[in-house]
Amino acid sequence: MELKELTTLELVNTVPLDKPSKEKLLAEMTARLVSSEDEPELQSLWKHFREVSSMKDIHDDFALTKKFLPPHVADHYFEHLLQHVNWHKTLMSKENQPVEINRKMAYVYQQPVMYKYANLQLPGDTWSDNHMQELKDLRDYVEEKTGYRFNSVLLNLYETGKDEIKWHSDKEVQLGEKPTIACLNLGATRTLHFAKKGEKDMKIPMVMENGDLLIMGENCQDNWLHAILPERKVKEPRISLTFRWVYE
Ligand SMILES: O=C(O)CCC(=O)C(=O)O
Repeated sequence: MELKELTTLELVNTVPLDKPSKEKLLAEMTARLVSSEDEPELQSLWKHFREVSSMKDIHDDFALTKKFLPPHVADHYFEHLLQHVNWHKTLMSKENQPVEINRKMAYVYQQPVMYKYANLQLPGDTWSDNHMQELKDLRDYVEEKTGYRFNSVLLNLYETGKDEIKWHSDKEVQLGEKPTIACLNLGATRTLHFAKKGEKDMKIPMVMENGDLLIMGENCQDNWLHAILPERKVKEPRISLTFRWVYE
């Protein structure tokens, strides 16, 4: 089996260790997979771990595909979206008061709607609006490669490492009961942190590089909180595209 086919979680899910040790191992594995993908030592570790499989409960919650988009394609989309998306720094509360958020957001759907996010209103654009065709092509590509359907995308722009999204799970009513969400990372590397609900020691740092795609599976929002925490050393912008199916 080729090392590049494996995800960090696949590696760690199969290790019979207590939770704090698993957490430490995950952090190490994430760092090592990112820094050297074809390290022979890691390959033999993987083979060993495969033989002692356990922890099935978290196995289906995430699937990370490194370099889902090759770097030059990811760079192209990053520049295009940075320039052409209708980014919002201020959202409106239910009482019609402006609320400044600690990143920028945008929403694209099949018709003009307000996306309800944490009790705030985010105005949406449509797939047919100017310059959104490329985003639609990207959505189609993600659908084709993953086998999931997505009628909308929520975009986040983190201009520097100071920008963040606080701990939450995506439980908005319009996402339905068990949403599958595909999260594509463009631009700067940031860590998407996961914390298992009800198990304070179970934390997973998922390092997301330019072009990486993370599928949050159907139980992910029930089982985990996630966050992008501030990383002061990061000076470059990052865009995340979170493709979703939204019910009317
Ligand atoms: O930027 C990310 O990777 C995470 C975005 C996120 O948590 C969300 O849109 O709910």
